[in-house]
Amino acid sequence: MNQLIQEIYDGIIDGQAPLVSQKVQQALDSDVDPAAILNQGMIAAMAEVGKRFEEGEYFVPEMLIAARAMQAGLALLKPRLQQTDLRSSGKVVIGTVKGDLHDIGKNLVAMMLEGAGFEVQDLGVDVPPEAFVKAAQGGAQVIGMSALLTTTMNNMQATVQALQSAGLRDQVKVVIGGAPVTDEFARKVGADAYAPDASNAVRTVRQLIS
Ligand code: B1M
Repeated sequence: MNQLIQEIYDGIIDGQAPLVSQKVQQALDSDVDPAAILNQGMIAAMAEVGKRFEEGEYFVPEMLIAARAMQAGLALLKPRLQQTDLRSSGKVVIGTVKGDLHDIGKNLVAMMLEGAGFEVQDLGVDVPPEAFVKAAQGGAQVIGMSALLTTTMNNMQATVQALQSAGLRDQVKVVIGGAPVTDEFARKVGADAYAPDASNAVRTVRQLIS
């Protein structure tokens, strides 16, 4: 692994936000591939943080400072991850479902969608079904939901049902994602599509809108 990517990886695991910013900037200045910084450095580090949490080595505060370090790096990576050559008309409403406060993956998806030319309305975290419905009434073509907890992923189904009850289900496409979500789960809850990561989310939204 590239030395700078290794340092970014270690910096996130140790929750060193200033160091991560410095190393990401250094990597970008040295022409290291932004996708490699993101995937091999940052996303891989968060997976390791999750593993340490599962094994009882890390607790919530360690997860939180690792997340802050990741966000600091992402802010610098953002302009380089966004492709500006593709402009497509379409509005996407995105949010993390009710009860769930994880937003790094959702932010990444929103960032990549914006970079691909979509208008993105980000509802934030802990978004109840009614808020998705209200936003859909505002003219979105796609509703994107993220969930990181097995206990909150069922709120995706609740949102699909709320869209149905509001008579909006035929007007909007629904795409879902997040670590515990699968293609099978997407079909089960009545979503139109599942995307495993941010670049797939962009591709999927483009297909759904066309
Ligand atoms: Co939490 N947490 N957490 N956490 N946390 C997980 C998810 C967990 C797997 C850790 C573990 O046990 N290994 C576990 C869930 C277990 C489960 O449900 N089975 C867990 C737990 C248990 C909890 C708490 C309950 C802990 C507690 O309080 N006891 C608590 C819940 C709080 C709540 O939400 N109500 C909690 C809290 C937190 C923090 C606040 C400390 C922090 C979040 C900070 C933040 O987001 N601002 C946090 C973190 C950082 C994690 C881990 C370590 C990392 C998540 C992350 O950011 N990954 C996570 C472990 C893990 O995932 N391995 C964990 C990086 C990110 C880029 O990936 O979000 O998966 P991800 O997004 C991916 C794809 O999933 C996809 O694209 C992205 C990549 O390109 N994607 C989409 C995501 N959304 C999409 C939407 C789409 C399409 C694709 O379309 C719309």
